Amino acid sequence: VALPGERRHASKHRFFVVDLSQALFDFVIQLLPTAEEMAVKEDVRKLLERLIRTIEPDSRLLSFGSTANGFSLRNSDMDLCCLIDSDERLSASDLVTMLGDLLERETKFHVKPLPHARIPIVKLSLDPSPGLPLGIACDIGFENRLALENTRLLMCYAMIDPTRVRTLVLFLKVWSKRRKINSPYQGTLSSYGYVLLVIYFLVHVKNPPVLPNLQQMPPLRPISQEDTHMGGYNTWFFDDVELLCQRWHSSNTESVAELLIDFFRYYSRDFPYNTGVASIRSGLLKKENKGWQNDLTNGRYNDARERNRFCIEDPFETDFNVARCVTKEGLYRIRGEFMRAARVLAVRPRAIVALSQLCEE
Ligand code: 3AT
Ligand code: MG
Repeated sequence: VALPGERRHASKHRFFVVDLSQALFDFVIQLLPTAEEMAVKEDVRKLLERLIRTIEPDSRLLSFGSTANGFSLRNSDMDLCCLIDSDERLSASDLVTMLGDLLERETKFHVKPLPHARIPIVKLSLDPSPGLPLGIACDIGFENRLALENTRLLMCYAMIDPTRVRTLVLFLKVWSKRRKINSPYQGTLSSYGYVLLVIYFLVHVKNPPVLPNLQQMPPLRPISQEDTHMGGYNTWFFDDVELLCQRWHSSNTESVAELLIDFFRYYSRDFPYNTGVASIRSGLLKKENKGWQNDLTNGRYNDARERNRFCIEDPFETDFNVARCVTKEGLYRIRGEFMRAARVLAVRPRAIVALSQLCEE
């Protein structure tokens, strides 16, 4: 039998998580893009597609990243990928140069072609207008079919449990941006990396799991290697979400707030940063087994060590560490932020106070 003190404690905690869950929904909803913003972005995509077709008639311009996977915040950038359905095509760097010239001539975009980047892209931006009060930023890449597939995988995960998954992901995106730990160019983690951390946590850490492992579910009928592989990588996953939702239900009933509290606790205290690799396909792996050690002292490997401080396996490109840009200093800051967030929530302030403290800039 619980003592009166314990009962009071439990009921205070219950009140806190109910209140915080509601506050998280309300907070995230006001940050979603408006219908108008989505419409303007779709118009921009169509316009760009029309222009690209004057250079490559057999091309399609598709959205990926947050505009396509349901994890988009107001004014988030647009990630576009150009696919060319013909065998004779220009090289990506020639296309980038030609498209850059064309867009400069024909549109009001500020254009920056990067034909010699590791992945050649054209960067575009548009000044603010009534439909887009903060303007628009957009990257166009070429033939990045794996990015289209990982976008679809994340979208399927979001559809299985829209409320909990989207609220957690969107909140963590805002939080990581406001706390300035969402910048691969400055040694911290991309939004894509944070989304993978959330999925990993919901599939492999929570018990019972909140999400099934879509990449390990058996296909409904046998499929050929040709249909499951892309550029040597296995890109198969169970994507019939409607059917899945009829057959699979999570027995985890935790609220968004409980999951968020536990997320911060797990990544501030329990995740083995020095030896572990977070893999949404395979669960917790060892750096050692992937050749991603970070304890090599040989000078030749300094670079490898810097690249593998924090390891998150890409769902399809399994030899690719999504967190390879995270530096020693960056990881120190990220972990410090996880700890700070866990601390803020541990004292159970009023929900609105908690959110404003968490996201303080
Ligand atoms: P924002 O709303 O732009 O902050 P996002 O969800 O669009 O977030 P990113 O801009 O980080 O996420 O990434 C856009 C897409 O690009 C997501 C993924 O399909 C691809 N991508 C990004 N980083 C990587 C990476 N390191 N490895 C493989 N694919 C990546
Ligand atoms: Mg993006």
